[in-house]
Amino acid sequence: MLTLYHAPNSRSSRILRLLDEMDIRDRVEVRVVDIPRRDGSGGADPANPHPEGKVPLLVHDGVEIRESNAIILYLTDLFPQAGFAPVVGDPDRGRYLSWLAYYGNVVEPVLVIGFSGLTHPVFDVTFRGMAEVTARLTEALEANPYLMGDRFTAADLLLVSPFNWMPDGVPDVPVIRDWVARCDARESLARTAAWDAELAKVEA
Ligand SMILES: N[C@@H](CCC(=O)N[C@@H](CS)C(=O)NCC(=O)O)C(=O)O
Repeated sequence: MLTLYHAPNSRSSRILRLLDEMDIRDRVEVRVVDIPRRDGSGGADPANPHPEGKVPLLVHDGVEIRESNAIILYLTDLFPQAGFAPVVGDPDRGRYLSWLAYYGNVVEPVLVIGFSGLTHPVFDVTFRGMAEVTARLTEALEANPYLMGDRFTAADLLLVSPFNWMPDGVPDVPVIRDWVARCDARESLARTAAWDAELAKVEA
């Protein structure tokens, strides 16, 4: 049994979008939990088994899978027939893993550090910065319409997700702006927003 612990309009919304894109909404039970929000609302939810009270958390037959990129990899591997990511043995597999890891190891820290207005040489040495993130996205998107090639994959879904919360953070580079617009135009984004709005009513 698969259970997703989810808080509407949060980082776990990208996992809802994944379920929608992969057409596996009926394979995963979604349990809405509360989290502390930046506006002071919400709070820790004892019903959330995540050790730090965060979302998303996926539980598969009692095993907890934390972190968005791990959950995305887990689900795309578990349901390869969805064709939403390269499986083991596919020559594109390494590029796929690289994008998922790069997101968690570099992109999110760089965005959060930038959003916080912090600077420090150690950050630059460890993560590089927004200029390098922009360069990596630009070189991929100059070659292809999506990060992995001609098709929207789970790599796009993850990498584009922060730009849905922070549209002002989209690098001002035409190929990146066009990619964000292409990803946003997919029906899954609107469908997920509607699904999330319904779930938020359950939470209220
Ligand atoms: N690196 C984690 C981040 C998860 C995370 O920070 N989620 C936020 C929601 S946007 C959360 O659960 N916050 C609640 C809290 O900090 O207690 C991932 O990508 O899954």
